[in-house]
Amino acid sequence: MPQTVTRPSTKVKTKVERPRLHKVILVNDDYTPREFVVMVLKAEFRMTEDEAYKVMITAHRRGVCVVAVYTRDVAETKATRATDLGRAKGYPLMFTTEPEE
Ligand code: TYC
Repeated sequence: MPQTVTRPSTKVKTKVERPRLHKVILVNDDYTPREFVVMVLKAEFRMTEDEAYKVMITAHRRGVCVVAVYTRDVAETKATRATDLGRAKGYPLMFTTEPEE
């Protein structure tokens, strides 16, 4: 008996997109000591003293500085943890996140 082979008339094309990355942004304030900001950057973002100092002084001069980019969950967790380190000492230190274009 002859067999009929039916194939789908349309091809299903699966599109895999890379997850959007999110920036962690350090926001300047007038109260958090510079050395404390550097310490938080080293502790939470695994930066060297030099890298941390450059990011801190850029935020200090320009108002904000991008610290690093991660997937959304990691960016939000790190921003929260870093902000909480400041809050625990009574500082208004603030890290925010935003999606990359
Ligand atoms: N502007 C703070 C000071 O002069 C230092 C500082 C830098 C605070 C960067 C926050 O994101 C910051 N003590």
